[in-house]
Amino acid sequence: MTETVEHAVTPPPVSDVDPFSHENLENPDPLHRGLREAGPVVFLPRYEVHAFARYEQVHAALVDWQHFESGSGAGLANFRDEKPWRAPSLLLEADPPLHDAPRRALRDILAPPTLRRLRATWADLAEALVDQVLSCGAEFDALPALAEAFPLRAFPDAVGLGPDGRENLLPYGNMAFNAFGPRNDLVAADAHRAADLSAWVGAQCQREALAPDGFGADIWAAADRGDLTHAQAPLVVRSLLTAGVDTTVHGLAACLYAFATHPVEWQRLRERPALARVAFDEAVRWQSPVQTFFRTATTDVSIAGSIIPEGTKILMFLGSANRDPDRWDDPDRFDLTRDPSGHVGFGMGLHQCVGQHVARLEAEALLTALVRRVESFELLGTPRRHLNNTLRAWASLPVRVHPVR
Ligand code: OVM
Repeated sequence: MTETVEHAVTPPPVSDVDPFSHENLENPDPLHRGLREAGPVVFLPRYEVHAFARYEQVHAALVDWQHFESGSGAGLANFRDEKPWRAPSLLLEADPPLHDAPRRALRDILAPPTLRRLRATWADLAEALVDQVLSCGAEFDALPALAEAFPLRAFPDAVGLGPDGRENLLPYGNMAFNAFGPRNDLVAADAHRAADLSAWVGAQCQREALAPDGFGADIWAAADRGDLTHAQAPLVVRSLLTAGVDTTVHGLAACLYAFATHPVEWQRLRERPALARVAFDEAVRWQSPVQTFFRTATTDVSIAGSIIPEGTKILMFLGSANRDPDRWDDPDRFDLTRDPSGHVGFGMGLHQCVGQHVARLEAEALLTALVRRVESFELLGTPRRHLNNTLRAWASLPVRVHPVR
């Protein structure tokens, strides 16, 4: 399927769409359908990138790091000729062999023994949060009250962040995920805060700023053992703070939106709470909180008869692959009876989300607590999207809940 070019081939279809326009960010479904139908690869002259919107090509690109590198940036900016806005991530924006030591260190830190230790703590935290929210009334905005509140209580403590400045986490993540896209109005809107937010995050990555018993301290301890260098440690902590907050917030928000609009699926979960993890993965497939990532062709690559020139960017539509009718039955349906495994919402291949088990544990804790206390719930008004160049995010998710009595 992916091969080095040997013979000249046909040019791909061209499309003048802007995937980062407000209209397409607000509702990407028509864009995705159009690109999937246009062909396996579509050239977007506006950004001079080749786009993959079908599952087959997105999956193939994700697992083929030899032809599709990350070291030139996982966003639109090509680090071969553009200076990155911050030091490149040692995980997301690196290739083997550089990528491997930080990846292994973080994988080992986020391994099952760590998650087993967190499980009871997070279950208690979720129960306390749900009790607190429900005691304040049956109508509330589930975005701040649950989807933001839970990860913001659970995750920074697990990393070992200090108490001050945690309100910077979501704005920093929002800025970082916007930065993967073009320098549009969404990037400009946060430009005045970029230096302050980056300085705060940078300071939290230092050993002195981190509690002795969290993921952050574990990363520094891995450096002491020589598993990575001491210069790498703060950047690996930074990856946790960049990739670990907004993503889970909007993954949980996707679950809440899904269940508020699919009461039959909520009843299914209430009958079988063990489906919580499947529900989370199905919500991640269905909404794809991370919509897009880029790669760079390391050589002229032939995809389904078209040449992608060496050194140019490839735009992978994860959200579109996750709804490709050639891969999924009734893809637009949120359905707890399907097997969502194989979705590319966490990526695939060697960069596949190293924190996905942490995210699933957070989701399991919150959904399990909700299942115990909530008979049913529904939208109370129209939810609002928060536009971001990379994230399929929410600004507000007003709900009414009917508590279990
Ligand atoms: C990182 C990073 C940042 C954003 C996203 C991500 C989803 C990773 O800094 O390593 O993966």
